[in-house]
Amino acid sequence: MVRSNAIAVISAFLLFKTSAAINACPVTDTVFTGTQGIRYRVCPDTDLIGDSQAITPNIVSTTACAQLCDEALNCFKAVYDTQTRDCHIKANAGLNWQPNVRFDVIQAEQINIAKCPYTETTYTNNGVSNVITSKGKNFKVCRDTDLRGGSAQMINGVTTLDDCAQRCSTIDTCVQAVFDSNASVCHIKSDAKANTLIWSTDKRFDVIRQDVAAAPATDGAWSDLVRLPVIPVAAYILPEFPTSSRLMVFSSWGADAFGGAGGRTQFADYNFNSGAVSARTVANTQHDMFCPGISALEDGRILIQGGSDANVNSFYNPASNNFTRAPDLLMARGYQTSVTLSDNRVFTIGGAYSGPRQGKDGEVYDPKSNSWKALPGAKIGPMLTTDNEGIWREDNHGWLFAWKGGSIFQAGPSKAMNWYSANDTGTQAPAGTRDTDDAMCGIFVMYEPGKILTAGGSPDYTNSDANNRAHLISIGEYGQPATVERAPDMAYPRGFANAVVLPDGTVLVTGGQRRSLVFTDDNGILQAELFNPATKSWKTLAAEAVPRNYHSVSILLPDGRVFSGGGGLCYTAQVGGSTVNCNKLVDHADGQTFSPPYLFNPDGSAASRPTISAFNATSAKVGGQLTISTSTIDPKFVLVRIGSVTHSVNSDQRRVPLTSVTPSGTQYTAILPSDSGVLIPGHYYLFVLNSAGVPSIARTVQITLS
Ligand SMILES: [Cu+2]
Repeated sequence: MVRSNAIAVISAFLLFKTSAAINACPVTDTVFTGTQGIRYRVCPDTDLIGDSQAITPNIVSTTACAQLCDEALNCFKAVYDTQTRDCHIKANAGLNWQPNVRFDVIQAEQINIAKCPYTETTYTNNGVSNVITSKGKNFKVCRDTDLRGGSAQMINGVTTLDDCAQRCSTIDTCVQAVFDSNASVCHIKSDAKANTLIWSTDKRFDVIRQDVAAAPATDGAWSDLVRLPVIPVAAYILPEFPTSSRLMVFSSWGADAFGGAGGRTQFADYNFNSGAVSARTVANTQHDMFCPGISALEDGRILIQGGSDANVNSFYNPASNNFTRAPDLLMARGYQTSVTLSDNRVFTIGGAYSGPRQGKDGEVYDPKSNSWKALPGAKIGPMLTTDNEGIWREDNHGWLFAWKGGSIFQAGPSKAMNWYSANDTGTQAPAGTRDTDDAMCGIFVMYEPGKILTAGGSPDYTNSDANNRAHLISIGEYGQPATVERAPDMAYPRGFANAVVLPDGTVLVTGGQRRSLVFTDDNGILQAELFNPATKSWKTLAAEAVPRNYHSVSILLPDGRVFSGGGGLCYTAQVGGSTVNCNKLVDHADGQTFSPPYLFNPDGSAASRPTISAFNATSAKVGGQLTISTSTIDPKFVLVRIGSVTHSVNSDQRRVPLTSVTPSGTQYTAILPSDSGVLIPGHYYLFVLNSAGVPSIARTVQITLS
């Protein structure tokens, strides 16, 4: 007691001597991992001023103090006094963090989780384990974790975990509860389908969850979180033979931060078969590739244009694993959309986010001449939205689809749709109206040639209610109005969502938020939705663990699963600036893979997949043929162009079913579409599907013009 008072006096004295309070470690901190796996961030030369719960003398080191904190169930913050060798277990509120070389601060860290990282226990009622409650509910307890998000009811004066579990078990609607050991409160959590509940580590809380059997055959299934060394703001799959195995992702000059033009980009390489992850800084092209346009060329090179370094273009060549500088854009751009055309040129338009604000008409890159050409006739004006932030946002993220004869169909996000072409000096022609409102950062995907699904988006880029409307758009020849059909609404409004066309022609929509608001998890939609064009219906699927909003991606893997990751990225005022003030809980350097329902039998076991027993081609010409051997009965053959994605834009992906197929025993000859506006050159996944719609592991095939 006496000691406590003495410390309080010292702290009060120091309060007047030290500088302003801090909310993040001003120097490099380290991580101490406790015996249960709880992580503590140790920030040297700082103090937490305020009450201590306990002070233990003669502690030899900061690490020993962290161990002491880990052993104490109610310790979330501790301070080690390097002079007196006292370890202060601090109170959990009313603390003031300040620089002070005499002390080291230890704080339990929160990280988002998809599975309980500790040994999960079954709710025990008076010591009886595996109890089935009177409601027939069984509960599991994951200690030291929290479900952040709305509570339907907060019951005060609950002092034990068992009491909280018991109360949840007697409330019909209680599926999840959180026990707050500090405040003695039992939180009955709100319905997870109507609220964003995010699970994270947090020593203060224990999560009680009804043990509900997973139903992957109906809902699909999410993997555990894959932790990545960068926030995957952009992603692409490397074309590899016979089958791709690597996802490349990148952020900005910082793995978790951006701001300014950094002249370099942080990449990560994730092998989704082996799980191996590596990091790479790309600086040789002097290109900060944050917020770019991305397109894959016929030869497999990825052209990454503009962004934070708004004039600069980089090629990534999968064959050499090298980056090289490409000719600069004629007009500096960021947030433009680019698309690979029927003749393997790359058309790009918009991008007022970086460089000049006005008049971001189209330009086109020709790999033959390795040069850009201005397209003054490809006018940006007709595809502008009306954003409350003005032109900066109005030409962003066009919904572009390459089509026949060097044409481009623009389906959104403006309510007006347009035809463009990259021929001569470029053209533009109206193509009708999609909707009554703009739909910035909605989803758009060509699920079969000429057939497009669009959904979601918000009228303004940010701070704007998203919509749940969906449209089916059919296109014909250049200049002809598109046919628009309103599809049933999604179950959830979604801004900043992502969409992937699956081999069976259904479209998986993940993430997004009810109200678009950049750099937040607010109102995030965790449930995936699947659109089936055959029945024109949506189905709500399993929930992912982490909101995937602004700066998130999703992309199809060759095994028919989908990677969904990213979201966030922290702004710092200068290139290379410190990220200590960033909220790591909304900056998602991770992802999850989703296994769609088609990968499961009704009992939840893995569905047996069709196999490709022989496929010796690595490339084929547009209009040529592929010979594929499979023992699958009544197989279907589908090409899906390997995608690239950033900011809800994946203009590379499209699905092309092969409809002209001749069987000869177990060998099939498929005639490819003869129009390169339908079958855009580049690398594709070749899937075989069985009659139940289960896809094979895809083989990679390059589609060439000649
Ligand atoms: Cu961005």
